Amino acid sequence: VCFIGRSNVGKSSLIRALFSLSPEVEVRVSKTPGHTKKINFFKVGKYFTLVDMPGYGYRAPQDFVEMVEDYLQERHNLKRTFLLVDGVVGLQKTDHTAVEMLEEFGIPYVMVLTKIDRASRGLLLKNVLEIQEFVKGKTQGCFPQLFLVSSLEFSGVHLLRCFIVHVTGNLPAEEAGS
Ligand SMILES: Nc1nc2c(ncn2[C@@H]2O[C@H](COP(=O)(O)OP(=O)(O)OP(=O)(O)O)[C@@H](O)[C@H]2O)c(=O)[nH]1
Ligand SMILES: [Mg+2]
Repeated sequence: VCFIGRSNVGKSSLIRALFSLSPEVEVRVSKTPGHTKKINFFKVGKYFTLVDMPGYGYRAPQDFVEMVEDYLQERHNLKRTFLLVDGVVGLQKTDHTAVEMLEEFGIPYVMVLTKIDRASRGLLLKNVLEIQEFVKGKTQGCFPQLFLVSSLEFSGVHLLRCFIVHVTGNLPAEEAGS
């Protein structure tokens, strides 16, 4: 599974939060947008790999388009792509471009709203409803359920972890409750 989104949206932080039970896994995050320059792979034993991508938009690496588009088009064992959207600012123009790319390539993806600890309840609701409307009306390949997370407070992280284990074929949904 891989994680894409605008620079600074919290991709690396989310991967770090997902690995919170394995603190020896080092995932580098930064306040400065454009921090992740290369595609980074984090293996979960022999089961699956989490792939951290450089961000698009502000301070994106020059070779972003070739690097990321080639990866997305050619990685046939990619089970799901997570498109991260900032919970404070909501869907931006560059996110629409990313959605167009995923739709064009026919890649199944899931939207994740990040940094929900930083958004007021009203703002969060506005951004959730906006995304829901967008997903319903304008997308084909997007999973209908939006995931809300805070990598700082770990909200939503456990459910997303279960979902990832599930989409990679390591957790049947009917056993999820046991
Ligand atoms: N409050 C809050 N801050 C967050 C959260 N997730 C990330 N941040 C902060 O946002 C900044 C960017 O986080 P990164 O995880 O490096 O973002 P990224 O998407 O990997 O950025 P690039 O690698 O530059 O594309 C850092 O200062 C993080 O501490 C969150 O859930 N809550
Ligand atoms: Mg990063």
